[in-house]
Amino acid sequence: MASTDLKPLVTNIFTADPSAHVFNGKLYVYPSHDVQTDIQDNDNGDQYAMNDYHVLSLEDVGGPVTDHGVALSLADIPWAGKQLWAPDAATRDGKYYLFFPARDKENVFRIGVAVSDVPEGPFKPEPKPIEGSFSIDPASFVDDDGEAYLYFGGIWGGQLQCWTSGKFDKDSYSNMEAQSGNALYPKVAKLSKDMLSFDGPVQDVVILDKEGKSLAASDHDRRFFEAAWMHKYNGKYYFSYSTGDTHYLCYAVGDNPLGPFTYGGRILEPVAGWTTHHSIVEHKGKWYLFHHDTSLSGKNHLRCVKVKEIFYNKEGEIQLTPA
Ligand code: FUB
Repeated sequence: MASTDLKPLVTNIFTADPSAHVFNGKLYVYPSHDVQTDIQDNDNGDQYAMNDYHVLSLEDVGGPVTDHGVALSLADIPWAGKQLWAPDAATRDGKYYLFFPARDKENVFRIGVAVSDVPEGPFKPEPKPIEGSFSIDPASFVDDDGEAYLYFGGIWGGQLQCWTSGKFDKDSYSNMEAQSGNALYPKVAKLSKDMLSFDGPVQDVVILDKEGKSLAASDHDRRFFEAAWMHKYNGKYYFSYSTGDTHYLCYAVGDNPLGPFTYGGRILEPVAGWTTHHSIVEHKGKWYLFHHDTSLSGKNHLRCVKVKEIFYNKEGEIQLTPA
């Protein structure tokens, strides 16, 4: 079924950037909560002015969806100034962790973490962002051996291009991204046992083409823009992401959660609306793509989350989904 024919998961609120996980046998979705604003669309993403998070849950795809209400509010995060963008969640040792980006009081995107005893929250935020974190779109991944990783990054309004020297350079913002040379890589860091800090350096998530060459900055159909996601299928690591201004969801495959990854192809063609963002999860023996579009509102900043089944071929390639 094409994405345009799918029904939104919920219609009582606008939702986007769905990070789906199975916790205790049940599907939990951690989306952004889009809100009305008078701010005009711009390349900075100022129109995405979100103030809180809700958690959704469902026993089965296609069945009823519960909106658990506000799980975390901007007003309760001491360090954050605005823009609660795409979150993700993880569990370890009976606790649940919500990872989220926000601009701090100096307008720099950082990544925070909030903790709960239950998957639906509410979550209690740590007083400061994760030390060494920057940019947007955190995606957590706990491997079968118990090691946990946080992938993150996003160019343009997500500010990844401002960190190429290792320090925040606001002047890099005006360029948005390099016009030549290699594309900027997304980032990954191992998480500490308590899931509250990085345990090791922030590293590049290296994405290569099938010839082993880095993707070029000019290759907007394939280069990383934002919306990192990691899942494991048949022992391989699938790093997937959005190409931003060309509006594709793509994936790359590796043998190790830290990469390198080889570009594999597209997962989803452009949907209605500027952004595209997703997660991939297995539930009850089927694989699902959670994603969003703007079919409920017709406005870029008022999106709705949808879900559809996806399929792999014998070679482990994800089959392209029509928009
Ligand atoms: O929802 C705000 C931003 O839009 C997200 O962080 C990006 O991935 C894009 O979907």
